[in-house]
Amino acid sequence: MSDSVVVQIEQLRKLIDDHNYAYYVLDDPSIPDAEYDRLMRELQSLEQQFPDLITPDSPTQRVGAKVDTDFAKIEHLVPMLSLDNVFSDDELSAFAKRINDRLTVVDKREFVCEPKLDGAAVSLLYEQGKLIRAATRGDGRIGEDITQNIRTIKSIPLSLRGDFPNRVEVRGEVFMSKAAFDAHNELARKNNEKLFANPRNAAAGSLRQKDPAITAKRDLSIYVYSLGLAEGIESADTHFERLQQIKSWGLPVCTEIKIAQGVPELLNYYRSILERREALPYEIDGVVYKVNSIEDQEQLGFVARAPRWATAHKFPAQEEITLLERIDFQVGRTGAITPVARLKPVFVGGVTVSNVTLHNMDEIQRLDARIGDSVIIRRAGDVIPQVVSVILERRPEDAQVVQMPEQCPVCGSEVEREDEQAIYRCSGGLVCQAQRKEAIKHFASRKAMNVDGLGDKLVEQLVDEEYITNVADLYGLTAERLVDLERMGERSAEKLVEAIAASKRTTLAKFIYALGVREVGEVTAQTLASELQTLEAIENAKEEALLALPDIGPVVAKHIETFFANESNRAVITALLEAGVHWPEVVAVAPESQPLAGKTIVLTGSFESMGRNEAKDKLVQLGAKVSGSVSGKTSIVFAGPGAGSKLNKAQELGIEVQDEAALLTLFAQYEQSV
Ligand code: 5U1
Repeated sequence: MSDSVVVQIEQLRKLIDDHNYAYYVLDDPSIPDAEYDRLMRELQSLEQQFPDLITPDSPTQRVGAKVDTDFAKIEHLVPMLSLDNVFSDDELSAFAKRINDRLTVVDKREFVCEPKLDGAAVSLLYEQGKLIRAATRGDGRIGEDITQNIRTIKSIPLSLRGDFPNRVEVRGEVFMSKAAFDAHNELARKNNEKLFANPRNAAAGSLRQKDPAITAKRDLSIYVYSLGLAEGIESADTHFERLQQIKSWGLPVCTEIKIAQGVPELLNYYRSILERREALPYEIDGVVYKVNSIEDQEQLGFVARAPRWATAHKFPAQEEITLLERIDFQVGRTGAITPVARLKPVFVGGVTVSNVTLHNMDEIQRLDARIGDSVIIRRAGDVIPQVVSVILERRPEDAQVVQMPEQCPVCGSEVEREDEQAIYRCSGGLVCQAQRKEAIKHFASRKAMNVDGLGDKLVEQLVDEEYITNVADLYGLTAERLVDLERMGERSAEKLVEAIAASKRTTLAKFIYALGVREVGEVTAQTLASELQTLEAIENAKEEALLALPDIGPVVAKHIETFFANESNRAVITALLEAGVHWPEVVAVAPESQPLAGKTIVLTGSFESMGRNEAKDKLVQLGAKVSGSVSGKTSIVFAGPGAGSKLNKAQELGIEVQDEAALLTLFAQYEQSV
């Protein structure tokens, strides 16, 4: 073995460690992933040729052998503390006052503010810079030895860098990012494996695997937040400086950490993190405030197992347990029957939740949900509430299995299931009052005929009171009749009739969309209008002709043909035309003369008024090419809140960047086309 191989191996390890440090600690990747993989492969190949040169701290040696025994118990060198909580501004002021009562009173004491990650607390022990032991928190005094699993986490250095102490124990939170959690669950769903209920369970569960090879696949991360013990180095004066030291040894420290002075600044931090909670790449359940001065921390000491110098300010819970009291079956516009869980009302994520959709029977089966079960409800940010899981241990003996009814709960028609798919449908069509109501709501909606003031409740009232039975009947309504409805004033009735009359002038695309043909959304309706140009041509198009149109597949083509072949649908269309619904003639536009022809547009961040897909469809209709990445060829970037690297790149390249308002102005300008 030549000296040069030893040097080459050392150089490769150093390079890989440097890249890990740049990626995980500095958050500034220095090489592309492919290049990193190449370096790893080169090192692996050399180590295979010269196995004597393999050392435990080599980056190739993260995954150790499976163990059959239980995790060994480890006594922490310094107990791992827990945190007290505050849940309100007043409780936070009381926390600050308790500190002032014990120390010299200061108006604006300095605190370090940190996000409180929702993961698993661990301690890592390094001796002479080498990771020698890692443990769970356990009861704070004794934890479990999870060294083999911790070694698989790529952001945890096996060797420290820089000017590290001889012996140092650090504490932090191991977590699974939201993206890793979603990816894991998606794969597990495909493979019919058990899903993780939340990223915290995912992190804790992954650290307790007997086979480190499984942990290695779990894409865990860590942020270190405190020092347990440090020998052979001068202690920093403040917690903030300690965190900088920890970072300089190559350990990842959260980038959201800030210094704040006095309670108002702590509250500002709390609110700003709460506002950005959904956009953060990891789950957090609050923030932590810590007195910055180590001298003050030492003077304050502890109560029971929590320090007096720190507290967690918790966010409102996003998950709560409640009772599944009943399941109702709702019938949608196309007859699809959706099971909806009726819950004992529960306050979660800042609102009271009493109904949650269960989507379909497959979902009920996946959850194994039964009436009478205790269920975990989650409501994160603005996301619609969902049933996360059932607490099987709490299942009462008389819990009832949920069954899809054989007859439609609204009209009594037979319920059908298509080709063993998850969706069941009422076969009643427009005989079913539920389907009729939904069809009218859809017809009147903003993106369809846009009947201002005709909301869902009013449609239900009109159908229930038998004012209308189909969409064409809307055009026969008069203000004189409408005023007889409950809660309908004269002025409102007149305004509604005016709005209905105004909706008569539309576009062919909107009219087709408004008819509610199955699987025909705005984009398909637009395609039909611009390709076939007249209602007559659309009505008479056969499946083969429809299949020749862009983005229309066999299922959609069949639905279109079936819809227009139906006598009663034809009769409603005739009645609508007789009532005066009309649109300007569609003029064919050559692709090159479309308004945004030749433009390459990138959408990034989130938009309030529409999803990114919807915006993309509209831009494509106007002739633009919509790309997923920014390059020199990009004409313009529309950026909403939460925009990140694409926005930065656009700014670097000097590409025009506009906001959502500009995008809406653009759409308004070409309204007839979209
Ligand atoms: N961010 C953060 N989380 N966390 C949890 N800091 C932090 N500090 C803790 C705990 C239990 O304890 C220290 C106060 C020692």
